[in-house]
Amino acid sequence: MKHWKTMTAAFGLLAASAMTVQAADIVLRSSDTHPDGYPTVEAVKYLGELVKERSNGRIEIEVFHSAQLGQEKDTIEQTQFGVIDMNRVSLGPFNNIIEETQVPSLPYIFRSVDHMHKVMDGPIGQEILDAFSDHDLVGLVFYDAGSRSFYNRQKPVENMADLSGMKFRVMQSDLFVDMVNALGANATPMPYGEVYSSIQTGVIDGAENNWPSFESSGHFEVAGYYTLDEHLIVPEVLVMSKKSWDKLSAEDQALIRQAAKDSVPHMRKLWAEREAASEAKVREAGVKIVSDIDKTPFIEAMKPVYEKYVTSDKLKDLVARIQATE
Ligand code: GTR
Repeated sequence: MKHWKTMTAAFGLLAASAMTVQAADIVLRSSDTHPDGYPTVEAVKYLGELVKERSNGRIEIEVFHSAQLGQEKDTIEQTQFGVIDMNRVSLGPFNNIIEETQVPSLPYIFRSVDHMHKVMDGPIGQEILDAFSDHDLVGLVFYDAGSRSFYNRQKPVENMADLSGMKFRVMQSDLFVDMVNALGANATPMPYGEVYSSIQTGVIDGAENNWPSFESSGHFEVAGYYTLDEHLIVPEVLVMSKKSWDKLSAEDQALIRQAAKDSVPHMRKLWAEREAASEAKVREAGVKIVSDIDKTPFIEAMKPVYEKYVTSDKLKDLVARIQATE
């Protein structure tokens, strides 16, 4: 009887593994906080198509969107442990663990999205990606995230003084807490998934994000004022678990790296389309937009934040090189 049970179990296992072999040898589970259709989700799906095609069906990527695998901070830990193979996240939630990620997360460090592309597509971006490998992760590519601005449920914010005393949610990064506090407001770090109800119930006055996130999260339904101060141009990053990475052959690693690079132009195209569509939807919904804002006082107020975070020679050098990039 016991023997028979073992046999059945063995057959079951055999059948299961035969099925996986047929489907794909390797299935990489990838996490994203955003809903299906969001440019980051679609970019990783596209990457999955490239990888499947180029590996003749041996490797597949399964994208779990809508925070099905958890909120960003938790999924990052799970990626480090190898429970999640791949993760598309903002650089923000890495700030407290990977020093180098603080640099592109500094407020007003980039003069424009073009400036960010020039820097992050070049050797500086590569150095920042390389820094992930000391933290059980492999940095693959950066994706676009436009620029982030403040929105709130109370009033039109026309200048820095208007922010005084207001409560804003930030990503779970000390740097962003200090950024908001330096503007005279109060920062509340919390997971993305809790922001909608926190604004709705008045636990916080607002948050900050780009057009597509402001729109897709529905935050614009509860926060009717958006001020385009564009304090952050912080890119997204696609990472892999070092544990999952090390299980791949050198050829498969190269294949994934190349496909990830090839997904970037596609992502940028999707991003530009979604940014325009989200802006149109938010404007149509009647959100009051303050776009004519003097950024100088905001930039000035960030000096102590730079002094607090840009202390090591490594970060000072990165900041100087970014500022010198035309
Ligand atoms: C979005 C970003 C997400 C997440 C979110 C947040 O712009 O794409 O990865 O970081 O912001 O504010 O938590």
